[in-house]
Amino acid sequence: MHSVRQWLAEARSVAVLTGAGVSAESGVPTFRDANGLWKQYRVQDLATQSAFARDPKLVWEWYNWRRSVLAEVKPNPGHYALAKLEKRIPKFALITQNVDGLHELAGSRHVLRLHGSIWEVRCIACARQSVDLRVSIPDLPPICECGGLLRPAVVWFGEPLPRDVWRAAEAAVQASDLLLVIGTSAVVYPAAGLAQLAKSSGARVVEINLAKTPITSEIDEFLQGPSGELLPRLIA
Ligand code: BJW
Ligand code: ZN
Repeated sequence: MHSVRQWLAEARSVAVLTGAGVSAESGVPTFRDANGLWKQYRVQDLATQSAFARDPKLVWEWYNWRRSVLAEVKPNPGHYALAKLEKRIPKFALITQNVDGLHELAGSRHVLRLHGSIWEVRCIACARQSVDLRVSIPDLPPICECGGLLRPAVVWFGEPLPRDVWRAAEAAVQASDLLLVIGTSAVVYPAAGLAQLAKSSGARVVEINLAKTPITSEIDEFLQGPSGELLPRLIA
């Protein structure tokens, strides 16, 4: 903790990569933990293009359920600490795999959303994308003005990440002195590859997680514990 505080104090450019663990203390289910979403549901039934093509209503029902969960939760001290850090560091990038919008709610200004947003929808025919903040989308599946099916504007398995967002994330990591990797199992690529990119560009990498991950052995410091407790202490 002491050396990480020192590195943060010295850093001119900091990048942060967050995952579902950062929202866990707000009450948002993660994907791969004991009670995670992928323990209760099959990825291939819900988070792929072929699942959506097969049964768009089922996929939408699941996203409506997740919207209803998110409508009840608030950012936690981990989110707020990161919003505060952004104000302090000259060059700062918050890169998130989360689709929940809690970083923005906590006041983070520049968020690179690698996996999209659950609060946006996109037409599979004309690609028009729009914000839809309703707790529950009625009349499933929703239809675009053009007649095409609307889908959640998130990134499913096998889909490319939004190109500009990904490029900005890579550039931010390459430019950083320090990368914090927080609350992610670091198994989903290309996001997990940002830790290796940081190392090979000469940045220090610090991981905050309840448990070790595949990147733990390759980084500079591992802080084990809940991000909602560790982040406020680190940034105080
Ligand atoms: C705490 C905590 C607390 C808990 N404090 N810590 C082999 C087979 C098949 C595919 C592949 C393969 N190899 C590579 C691939 C590609 C695939 C992939 O990576 N698969 C691996 C899983 C094997 N990747 C993709 O398909 C990506 N696209 C791609 O590669 O495109 C290439 C392409 C190019 C050109 C054309 C076409 C294609 C896309 C990946 C999309 C991921 N989508 C999801 C769903 C998003 C929408 C939604 O939410 O519905 O994104 S899956 C899910 O995983 C979600 C997350 O963002 C992502 C990462 O999960 P995360 O955040 O790490 O959560 P968990 O639950 O895994 O971990 C939580 C962690 O927190 C744990 O470590 C806990 O210990 C910790 N924690 N509480 C601190 N309080
Ligand atoms: Zn359309």
